[in-house]
Amino acid sequence: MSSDFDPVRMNGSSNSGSPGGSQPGDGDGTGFDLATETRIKTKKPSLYRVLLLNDDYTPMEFVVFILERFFNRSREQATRIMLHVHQKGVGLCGVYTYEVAETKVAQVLDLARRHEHPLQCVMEKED
Ligand code: TYC
Repeated sequence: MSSDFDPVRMNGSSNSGSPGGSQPGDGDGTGFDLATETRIKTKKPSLYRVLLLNDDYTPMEFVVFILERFFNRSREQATRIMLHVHQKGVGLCGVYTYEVAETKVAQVLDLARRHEHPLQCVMEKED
């Protein structure tokens, strides 16, 4: 499996009819590599789960608000996730790229701190 975009192999066939046959790296079918050819390599970004942790003090309504505000959840989804965290100890808010996850964790912790709630939010890399 490769999702690399490889313009070197983009001329459609392994034999373009060029003199001497097509060579690996024969991007323009002339039989010669161009010094200007660029291999464009893309990689899927790693993803990170953002998790909320239960505690005994943060009001349920505050947690629901956090989920609506920062994780774009409906009132119903937010309530379900909050109750899951309340009952199981931990629950998934969403899955994001590194910097988005990092920002969401910081937003949650900042708002919780400003309201003097001990709510904890962490991120962990997906396998
Ligand atoms: N356990 C809290 C209470 O009973 C509610 C709560 C839910 C707190 C989820 C944190 O991530 C949390 N008020």
